[in-house]
Amino acid sequence: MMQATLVLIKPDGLKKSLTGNVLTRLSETKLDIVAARIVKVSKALAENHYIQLKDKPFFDELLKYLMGEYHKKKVMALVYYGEDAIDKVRKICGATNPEEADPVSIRGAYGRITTKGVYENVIHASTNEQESEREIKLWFQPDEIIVDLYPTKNSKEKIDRRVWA
Ligand code: 3AN
Repeated sequence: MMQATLVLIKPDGLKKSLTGNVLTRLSETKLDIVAARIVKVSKALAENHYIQLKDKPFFDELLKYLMGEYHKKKVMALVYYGEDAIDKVRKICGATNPEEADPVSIRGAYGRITTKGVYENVIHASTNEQESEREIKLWFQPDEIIVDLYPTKNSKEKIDRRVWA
């Protein structure tokens, strides 16, 4: 089944210069990268991204981590697209807990658990199709993705935004 999945190289990955390593590992999947951007993550975006974990005791620390308070204030967001993309990417990422992850997976090789108990596991990858659609729509606008993944509509709203001077 053709699927799209959201990948985030998180602030610890960028701080540790792991972008190249992570992209090289992900290229083993032979999936296509159909969108990419570097994002300075706002609190609202972090909260929205991890909304399903909002009742967890580590939620506030998790938000700070994704916003880059402990590393660099940036995240690299990508959309991978192709046959069984979600499982292929999750497999290379490894388990959520970096200490339990397969040592040759990205999280097993590069992740760690902080003294505050947060898993700094370098990469995020969507868990299922419902999550990938929700997450991709959160991080990307339709025109930032080079394939048509989901239905779109025309909007004539006037929005205040910064343009080149
Ligand atoms: P995954 O990223 O593998 O889908 P989620 O969505 O359950 O896992 O967790 C999101 C993030 O929250 C993880 N990547 C990790 O940084 C952090 N996290 C998850 N579970 C824990 C935990 N038990 N203790 C500390 N941090 C956690």
